[in-house]
Amino acid sequence: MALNVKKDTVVYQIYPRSFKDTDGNGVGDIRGIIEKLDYIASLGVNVIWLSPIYKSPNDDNGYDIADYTSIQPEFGTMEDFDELVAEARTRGIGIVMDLVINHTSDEHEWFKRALAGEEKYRNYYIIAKGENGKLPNNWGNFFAECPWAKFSDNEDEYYLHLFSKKQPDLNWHNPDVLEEVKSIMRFWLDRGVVGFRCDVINVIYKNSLANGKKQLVLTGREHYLSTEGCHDILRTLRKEVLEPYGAWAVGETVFVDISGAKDLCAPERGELDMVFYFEHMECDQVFVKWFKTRLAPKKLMKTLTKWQNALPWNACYFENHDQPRFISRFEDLGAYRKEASKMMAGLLMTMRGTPFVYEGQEIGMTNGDFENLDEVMDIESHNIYAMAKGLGIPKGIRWKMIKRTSRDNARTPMQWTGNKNADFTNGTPWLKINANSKEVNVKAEMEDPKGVLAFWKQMIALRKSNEILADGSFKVVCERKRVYAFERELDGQKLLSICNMSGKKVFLPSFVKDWKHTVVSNYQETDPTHMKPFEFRLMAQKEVKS
Ligand code: ISL
Repeated sequence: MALNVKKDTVVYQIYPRSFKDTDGNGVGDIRGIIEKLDYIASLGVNVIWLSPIYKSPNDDNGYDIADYTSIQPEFGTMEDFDELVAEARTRGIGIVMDLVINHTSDEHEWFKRALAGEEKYRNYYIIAKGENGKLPNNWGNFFAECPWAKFSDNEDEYYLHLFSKKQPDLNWHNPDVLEEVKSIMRFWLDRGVVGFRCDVINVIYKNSLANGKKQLVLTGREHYLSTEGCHDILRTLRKEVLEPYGAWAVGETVFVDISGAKDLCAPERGELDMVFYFEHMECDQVFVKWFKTRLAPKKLMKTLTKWQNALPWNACYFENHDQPRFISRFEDLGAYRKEASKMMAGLLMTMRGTPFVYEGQEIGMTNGDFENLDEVMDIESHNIYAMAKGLGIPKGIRWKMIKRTSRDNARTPMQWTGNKNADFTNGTPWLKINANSKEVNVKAEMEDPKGVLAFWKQMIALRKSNEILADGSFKVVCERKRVYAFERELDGQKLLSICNMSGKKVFLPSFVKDWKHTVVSNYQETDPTHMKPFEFRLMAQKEVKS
């Protein structure tokens, strides 16, 4: 399948645990994905990114891998996987796997053998001695834990884990680790996958274990963010593994800034095809993501523009399995859930880059309706809650923090119908299903030709068929308090994308009068002087077929 990932591709991310359960264990599975392939194809996407489906003790829902070449039994078998690849291919869809190589599970054979004292495997991990009862360094941890855990009881030895205690970091100074990863990637490429989403890829290579300069979050990160060692590894993986298979890679790059992103995805450097940056996810936070504030649309616009202008090409996304649902961030969402979701579809499909749609986004799913911490499963949420308790933050505020920021907000099961358990499972769902599944579900959307789903499909189809959207340049023309507008241009042909990012009626900017034709809008009727709440329009100077 020769797809130009930069122009023709629209990716759909599946969080397998929450997609569709076919065996009644309350957890989604591969057969569920196969069952829904016609639905996925009907969206018009041509790549599925699967969050991890490898064998895992599930400390971090599969991002703790115990065996990179076997399938998590609750998700199915390797035969199911092969069938998924083949069935997807017949529908013109390629599969992208999640490659988690900063760490393994502590239940991985390598770690077990390291614990058993095998020198070869000790050297796969980052093991360091503490001195005089102290930890090896002052680093922080992504999940608000101590990043060092005792490696052996009798010695003052620790292993590094930037994520949970059950996710020991791999030692990328060891060439054997690189060889192992090459063969893991080839294993999946030989089974027909078309690329990889590389988890926290810019932290894999630690320059040194020296103390870091004190920071509010992640002290020590200057020693491992986008190091030369990491760039070298990426170049090797591209040249020796990805290129021969014609495969591609998107990197999840934490704390990445523009110059870092340029280094990681400049085509001539031969590393990644694109990266997921985080800055636009942080427009409604103070210092750290657990302290949310109002989403100021202008801040969001400025961030999007900055990134659109900086890189010739990049990944575009508003949702994934780690982020709250985007439309839930709008404080004035009110009764405009549908309009806002459609506006975000318009925005996502008209920006320059490869669009990534996260399961449920296409029907306007909202944050989970959790009522207390017992209903939340995510390790990060529990750790943060405990940390906040330790800091003396009152219970009510602690809960508010988690409710708004928990990664489980995006992990609630897919809402297929308004029936019991949204027809996600016949058993007990692993995570509470949102009560709004009665109204917000795929079945209801399929019956509504003017609904949210229909609009997402329309925008995806347009993104794929329209050359200007696929390849045109990007130029911002308006960043008002509420209104964002930009032009896309190719060979003198232009389109104008304009969004009202608020629940209020606003004046239509005067320059819009030069754009005579509305190609698409999320409202049936548009007004010559105003934009309605969360209105989106794609406009042209000459008539364009939508
Ligand atoms: O959500 C986050 C940032 O806002 C972080 O909590 C997240 O851990 C970070 O983005 C890295 O994410 C990736 O690696 C983690 C895994 O828990 C996440 O699900 C994954 O996307 C560790 O493998």
